[in-house]
Amino acid sequence: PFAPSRPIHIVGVGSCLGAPIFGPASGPRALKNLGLEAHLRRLGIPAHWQALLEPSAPKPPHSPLNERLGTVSALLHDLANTVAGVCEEGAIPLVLGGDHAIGAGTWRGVARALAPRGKLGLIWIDAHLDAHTSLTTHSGNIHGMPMAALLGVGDETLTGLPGPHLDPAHVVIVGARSWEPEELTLLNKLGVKIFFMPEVKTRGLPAVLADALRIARTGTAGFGVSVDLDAIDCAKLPGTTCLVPDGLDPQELTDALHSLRNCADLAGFEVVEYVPERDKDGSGARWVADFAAAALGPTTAQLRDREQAYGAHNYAPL
Ligand code: EXY
Ligand code: MN
Ligand code: MN
Ligand code: MN
Repeated sequence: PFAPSRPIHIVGVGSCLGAPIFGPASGPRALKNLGLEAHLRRLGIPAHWQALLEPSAPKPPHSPLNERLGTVSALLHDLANTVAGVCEEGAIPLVLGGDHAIGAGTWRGVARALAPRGKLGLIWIDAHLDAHTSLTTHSGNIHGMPMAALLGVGDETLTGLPGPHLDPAHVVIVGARSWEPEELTLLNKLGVKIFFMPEVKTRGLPAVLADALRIARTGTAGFGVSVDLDAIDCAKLPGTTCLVPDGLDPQELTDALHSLRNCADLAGFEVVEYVPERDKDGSGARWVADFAAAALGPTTAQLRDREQAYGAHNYAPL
């Protein structure tokens, strides 16, 4: 009696290869054990846990950069293939990190699946710009590089995946408040739109997200959203790798992400940098679930149809 929601296939990526700490490697397994899949299904979201990818050889974060790049590269190929397969099945990948280096694989996989129909737009919600290369990085941390790699700039290990790079005209960053000069120079040269945190505070997240959606959706076949948990104010979400003050409010982000569920061209959703051992009260995991549910829940029309069929508080079981 009502249009079915598109299935959500969860792909966890238990990697800390891009981060300075081990913590994010255990993020997706923790979310799985906390029952994220069942939680989403109770909300009427047809989610199923498809895969938990792990690096072939988990390397200590401080091993040589070249070694880490090689291991990350293999993981990115695996991830991009998995995600492209999910998209080709007609499902939406929900990718859970792991550190943000995985973004360099997720969105190449989505872009590859979408390529016959057009380009992929991308909204990157992050305190950082993630636009270093192995030549400009100050820290040597690969999670500071995925944005550059997606745009085709940087080490071949990160840029050399099959499928198209992203078009900077359809890529937008929201919430930036911590970067190094080389990153800003690169993104300005390429023409990537950045909404810095002061503008988000002045205009409000809904207005900024509406602008970001126009950039990512106009002239593309679909778009994705990548949420780095450090976009949220670290006082309100300490369960993440990089603690950056003066960020987004998690409830305001949840509310704003509701606008995604009515976008039929939403091609993927990613949440990264969850660190369970820093999430002492479990609120970080609840926010991850809330962000996913807000973005991927039943559309307004589907909810109306269900209410007509079953009554407002008595939805059909999945
Ligand atoms: N720009 C800094 C660096 O390159 O080390 C910080 C990068 C943090 C990246 C986090 C995940 O978004
Ligand atoms: Mn599947
Ligand atoms: Mn990031
Ligand atoms: Mn970040």
